[in-house]
Amino acid sequence: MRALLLGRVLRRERYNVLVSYENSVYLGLVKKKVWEQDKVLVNDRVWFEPITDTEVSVERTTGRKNYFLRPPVANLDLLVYVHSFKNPQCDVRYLDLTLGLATLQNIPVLVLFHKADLLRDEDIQPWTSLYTSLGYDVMVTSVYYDLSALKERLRGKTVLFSGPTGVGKSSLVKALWKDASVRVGDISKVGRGKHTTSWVELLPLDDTYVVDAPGFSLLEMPAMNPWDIQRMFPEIETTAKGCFFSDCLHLKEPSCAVKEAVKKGLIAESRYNSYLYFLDKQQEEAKKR
Ligand SMILES: Nc1nc2c(ncn2[C@@H]2O[C@H](COP(=O)(O)OP(=O)(O)OP(=O)(O)O)[C@@H](O)[C@H]2O)c(=O)[nH]1
Ligand SMILES: [Mg+2]
Ligand SMILES: [Zn+2]
Repeated sequence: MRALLLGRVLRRERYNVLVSYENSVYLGLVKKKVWEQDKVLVNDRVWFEPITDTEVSVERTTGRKNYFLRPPVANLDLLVYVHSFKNPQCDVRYLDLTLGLATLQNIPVLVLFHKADLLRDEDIQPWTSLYTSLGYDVMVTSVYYDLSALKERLRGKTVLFSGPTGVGKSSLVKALWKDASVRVGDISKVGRGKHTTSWVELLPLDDTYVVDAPGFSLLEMPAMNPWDIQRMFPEIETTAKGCFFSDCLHLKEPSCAVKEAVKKGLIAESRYNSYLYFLDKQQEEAKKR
């Protein structure tokens, strides 16, 4: 039997991948069967066989501990979600959707309330309290602040920077690792549908592997049933045990513990609104299918 070597996928191209092995990068030709069956994602561990000094043949992938689809990246240790309240003012539904999808995929999340230099502390504080109370890790950041605590938090991990376009993902990567070859956008172009980062690539930076994802500007979501959507909101899922109907969707049903909790301020209105929005969107999609 031929001895296969184990490498790591840094980037996907149309029919090939870039594979890193020891300190070199090879062009990996992917077998059609492997491509079709396993898809091959960025940060997959793959078994390969050398062909030439620069090319290898990718024979198979190994099991994944998790994977994210927006953008497609496998085996994440941490998803860093970057949110900004100003320039651009981002919709918290993006945040709730990403947190929810990461929860469904068992991916740990760190939320960054970024561009904090543009805001007063008291404007960010309620949001920090809300997401911290839900059990998420939150940090308030700016490229103008000391980022050493954040860098320490990422050490040794494979990390995906995700978030809407223009929030400062690439700027953060550049501020954390000055040698990172990422491009930072011009703020005047934000909001015109222009993305500065446009491909998904795993960057080995010191002892951290980083994917600086392209921003998204559309609220696209994968097909889900209402119970998946409920699972994306741990506080709704827990409270739902008190609803009169066991299949309560917390819309117009009587004796709904969730609506009651929202009224009492025990569940944040913004979270309930995100939940309703995703449910509605999903039902719209289901009608089209
Ligand atoms: N005031 C302020 N501006 C920032 C901060 N971080 C980034 N910016 C600016 O925000 C703009 C967009 O930054 P990028 O890093 O390109 O944003 P991105 O999230 O990578 O955007 P996409 O690649 O399009 O998804 C740039 O003009 C940055 O200089 C910050 O902490 N404070
Ligand atoms: Mg970028
Ligand atoms: Zn209910």
